[in-house]
Amino acid sequence: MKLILKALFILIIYTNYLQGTEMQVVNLRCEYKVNPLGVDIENPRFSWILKSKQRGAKQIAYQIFIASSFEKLNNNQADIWDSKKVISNKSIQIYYNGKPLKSNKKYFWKVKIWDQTNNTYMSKIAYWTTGLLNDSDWKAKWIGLDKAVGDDDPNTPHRILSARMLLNEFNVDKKVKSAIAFISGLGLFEFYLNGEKIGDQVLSPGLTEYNKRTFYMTFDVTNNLQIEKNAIGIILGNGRYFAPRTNEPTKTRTYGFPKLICQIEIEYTDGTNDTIITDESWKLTTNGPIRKNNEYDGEYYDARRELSGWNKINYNDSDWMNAELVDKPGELLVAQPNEPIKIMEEVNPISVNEVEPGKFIFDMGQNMVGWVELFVKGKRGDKVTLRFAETLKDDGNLFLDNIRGAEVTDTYILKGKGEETWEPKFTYHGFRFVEMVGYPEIPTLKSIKGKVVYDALEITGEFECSNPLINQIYKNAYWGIRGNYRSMPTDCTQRDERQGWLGDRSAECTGESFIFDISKLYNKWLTDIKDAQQENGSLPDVAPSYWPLYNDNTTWPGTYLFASEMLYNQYGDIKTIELHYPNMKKWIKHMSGYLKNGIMPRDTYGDWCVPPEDLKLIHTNDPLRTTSAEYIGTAYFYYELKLMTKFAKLLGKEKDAVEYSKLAEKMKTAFNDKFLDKTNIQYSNNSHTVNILALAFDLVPIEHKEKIVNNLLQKILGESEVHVGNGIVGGQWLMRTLTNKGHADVAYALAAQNTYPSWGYMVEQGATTIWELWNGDHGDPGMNSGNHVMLLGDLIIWFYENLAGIKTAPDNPAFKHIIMKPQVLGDLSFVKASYNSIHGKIKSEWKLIEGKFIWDVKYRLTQLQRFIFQL
Ligand code: RAM
Repeated sequence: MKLILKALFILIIYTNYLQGTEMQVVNLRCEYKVNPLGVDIENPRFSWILKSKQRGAKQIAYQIFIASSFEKLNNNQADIWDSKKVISNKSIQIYYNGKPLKSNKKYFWKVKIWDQTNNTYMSKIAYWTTGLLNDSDWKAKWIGLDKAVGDDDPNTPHRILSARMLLNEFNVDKKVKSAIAFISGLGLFEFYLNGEKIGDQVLSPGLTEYNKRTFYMTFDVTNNLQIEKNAIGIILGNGRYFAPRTNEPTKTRTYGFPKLICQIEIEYTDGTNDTIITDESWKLTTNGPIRKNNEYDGEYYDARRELSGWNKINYNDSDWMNAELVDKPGELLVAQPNEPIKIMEEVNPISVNEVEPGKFIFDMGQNMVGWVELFVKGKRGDKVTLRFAETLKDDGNLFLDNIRGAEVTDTYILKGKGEETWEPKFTYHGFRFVEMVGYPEIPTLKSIKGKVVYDALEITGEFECSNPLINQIYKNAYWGIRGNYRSMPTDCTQRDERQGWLGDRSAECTGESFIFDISKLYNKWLTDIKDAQQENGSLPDVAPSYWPLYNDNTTWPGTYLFASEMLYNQYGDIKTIELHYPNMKKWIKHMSGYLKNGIMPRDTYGDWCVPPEDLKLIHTNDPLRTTSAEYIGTAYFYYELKLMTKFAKLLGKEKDAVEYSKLAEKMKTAFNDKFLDKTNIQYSNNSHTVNILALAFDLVPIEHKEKIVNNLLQKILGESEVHVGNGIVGGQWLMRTLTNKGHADVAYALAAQNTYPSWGYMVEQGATTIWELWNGDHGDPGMNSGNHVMLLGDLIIWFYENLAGIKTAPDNPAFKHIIMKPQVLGDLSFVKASYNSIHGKIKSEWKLIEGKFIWDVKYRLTQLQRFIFQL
């Protein structure tokens, strides 16, 4: 095979320089740009993007104005905050520093910019509203029903519970100026006013460490109120609050029965106010159509039991019971800081097949996450069941072994009134195939429609190249990443697990950040991790800690540090590091207690999921493929101390920095004393990951670097014949380490590989997402998901940073300075990528034509810049 590095091109862009004739300030973004409603942090931060047609235009100063009304701001009366002119080229993550903000108020802001010639430009006006900032703002009470009734059976392993429905009426007798609803319904809620569903979010609110923190959501319902009587209706599902399991497949935390708090603040045009609250006067029933709802097992919906008109006025609720006052779920009730989950795309099936009489299998053409909407006509009492799987058995039936104990069954019983359509509210599935039984007629491709459901994140990156296999790998990664967003990054989407495993996301999350704006999602997840920290400093392997696993290793909890660094590098978010620093410090201290002469012996999962010697295995038994616990523990903890040194320096904590750096140096010496065979110049058992970690973390003495690089090349190119030999720990650093050591050609050969084990092999086997196991087609179904992102490691980072050459300068993060250094590799004839950074959109598109390297680059410029190099 031909492995030649053809050329190297570097462009370093200092991004304050713009091109064009006129500067514009656009994309104003207060911290919560997705939903400006109900912001409850007291210090929002502000960012904007500059656009200009003028060559060389540059911001040299800014001034932020905040006012309590649009009119005031329009007249330049910044009664809330006037930052005054600040000489700075900073345009992101600027913290609020004005008067204390008040609850449930609308604030208006704008920013003025000075350019290098002292011309000024003013942005348009944007706004945000504050939530209920203090406990005392909440007049509403938590209500619900803390017991099982009717056919509820919460003590079985499948935890059967009907959805709780709650309602109330209230009067509005004056003209409404504004009405804002603040609601939390646990585990999940749907909110209706006068018969209409409010908002397009689903599976909300976001998941949290409930005994510490619960999210409320905010809705502007000004236009949903009617004069005189109004009806509120709310349905509560179980979600993870009333956990889908308690003991299987492992001990799972459950928090109680579903509960609700709702407060609507109404302001009338005459200046008076009203507050509508949940209390004992609300009515509740468990007799509605959702008989069972469980995230793993599915939803059971009996349309014959629909309570027609229940969420509209004048409903006869005489057979409903009074809601009970219940305990609040946890310490804090705060506004959801991350994007809500929504239906983001619809997918039509590509085929339907009758595998047995009356049993139909639909192929959605894509392993997707969400559910299907059902379109059906039949007799009252006809029962349609839908089951979901990622793959099929040879006989065409669903392959359900890898779904483990999840029943993944949605049931719909017809009311028998013409065309009926239905989709579940409180469950989701990971599937490509849908089995349908009991459909009254012969179903067609129009009988179901797939709904792709995940956090409503902005897509920020696009990537394409001349190699179709790599394009498909990228597409699989895209589907896998988005399908695993569920207000936390989950490990899998289909079996009885779906947990926020930390280790899967360590460096990998930087790759995600190119494709999606994950700044708020990961910020929220770091709070989950912090909330789950134990008193002694121990961090969990899973957050929120629904599976309460505290194993004190360095790889999984280490994501607390890695993800924080990602937020800093990619989004310039230093506030998050500052906020979490004390907790990180506590963890480092706790873990340091395990150190023995500079060696960290703690590890739990090893280099999880290396390609095993026997295709049927999940984990290898071959001592040469594994990497020892002490080796991983020590290498990782060393690197984590380096990260802590960096964070301490960023925060101006010089004393800490010195301390961490000293301990790191001590560990480096201990590491080399213990693991480096100085005769053969080889680390430990010389596994792929042993070499990757030593190089990636810069643990190798300079004189041995070349030999260790050769050891790694020998493993990859020699022993493994141009294949990966690492699990998820080594995989986080693989592609960049090869590239940084001058072997981008080898990295490319791995990316373009299509035989086992490789990402391309998954594609060749028909995968449309990324597998949990390199041998996902043969491995034991006991742990073998078809939609897991962890094996991506640093592949997506490498696509953007190294193939396309879009990388932030580490000392000037968030793409303020960009290092553009694309690699021309193997048979690639073009790469096209763009990334919408917080500082603006970056494009890098290169192609080889007739011996020329033609490179189009754009960074907030009005036109592409073209560079042509003769090869
Ligand atoms: C399994 C999954 C998950 C991983 C843990 C250790 O549950 O593979 O992704 O993080 O194990």
